[in-house]
Amino acid sequence: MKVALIGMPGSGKTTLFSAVTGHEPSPAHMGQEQMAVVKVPDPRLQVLADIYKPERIVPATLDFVDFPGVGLTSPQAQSDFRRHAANIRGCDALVVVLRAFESDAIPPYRDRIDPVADLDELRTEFIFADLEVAANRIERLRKQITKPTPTQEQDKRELALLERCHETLENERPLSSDVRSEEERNAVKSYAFLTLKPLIVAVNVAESDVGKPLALQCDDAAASLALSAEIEAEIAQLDPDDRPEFMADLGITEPALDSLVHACYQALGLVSFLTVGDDEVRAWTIPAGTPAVEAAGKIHTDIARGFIRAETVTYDDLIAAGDIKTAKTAGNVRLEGKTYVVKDGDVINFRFNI
Ligand SMILES: Nc1nc2c(ncn2[C@@H]2O[C@H](COP(=O)(O)OP(=O)(O)O)[C@@H](O)[C@H]2O)c(=O)[nH]1
Ligand SMILES: [Mg+2]
Repeated sequence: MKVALIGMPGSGKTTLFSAVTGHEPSPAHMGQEQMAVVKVPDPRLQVLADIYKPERIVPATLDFVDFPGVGLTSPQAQSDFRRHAANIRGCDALVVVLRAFESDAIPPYRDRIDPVADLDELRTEFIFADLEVAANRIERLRKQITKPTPTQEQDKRELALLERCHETLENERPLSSDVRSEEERNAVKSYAFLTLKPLIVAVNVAESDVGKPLALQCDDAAASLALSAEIEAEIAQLDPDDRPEFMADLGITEPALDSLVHACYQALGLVSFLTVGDDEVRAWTIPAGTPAVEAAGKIHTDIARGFIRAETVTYDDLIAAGDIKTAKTAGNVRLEGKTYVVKDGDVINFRFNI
């Protein structure tokens, strides 16, 4: 799953990207997209590793893509945005980074430090971009349905849905406010509308504002959080042992990056199931609602094909018991079938036969 970091120039995207991925900002990438893998923080893995002493710990991951700033103040900047919009469409969630920090050294976008106005401008731009996509497709479908093709009925339904989308966008509302059912979302999936993607708002605040409640309200955002990209970058560079004290001094309990990555994971509708063993302790990413047989297929198609049972215990029950055997004796290990819906934190041993 890919998460796009977007926002106005100088809002702190690359600083945040470096902090969250551990990639040094490189001048070679100025004005270009960069992608890197982000580990999804999961303290349960270390606890399990302390029990199983595995050779390796494998966390769940997300891909983060750092996009160049969306400056819309010149025709050149606007055409740059259109070029990048195509790639932003290829991402599954959008993190909008908004500048709220003062700094004499960095001239603010449009000479203002106004995260609400910046967010508004971006959302309007997304709406325009989607409007263009919808309008083009509507024009083509209107021609197409006049001919008796095998897909005529389906095309008519799609046209009706797109016309509704068009109206929503014209009323300056994001599609996420209108296209809600699974069926409708699937019907427009191929257009990769920007305003249908989960939106996470990250307000890059001054160091002195870290930990304060966020003033900004965005109804269509899956999550909104305040953070200081600079502080996060500093935390990321510290030795893990030194982090708690540094954070305590600032009055924060968890790096904002952890909350950010968790917010993305959640907004994407993802959960993790866990596997344990002396080779590895591992988190596997699945969409919420995935049946056991499909979860098994994540590990290997053979396990899905030869699926017998999913030996399942919740993380909490396993930790309370200390090991699987004791959890079994306590009656906390269930034998689940193919259709069992896997939950976040299920520790699973798949029994299979090939
Ligand atoms: N004071 C302050 N400066 C920041 C903060 N975040 C980023 N900057 C600075 O703002 C400038 C632009 O940041 P950058 O991450 O490159 O922004 P981008 O254009 O959104 O990628 C850099 O000089 C950063 O050091 C912050 O939280 N506080
Ligand atoms: Mg940048």
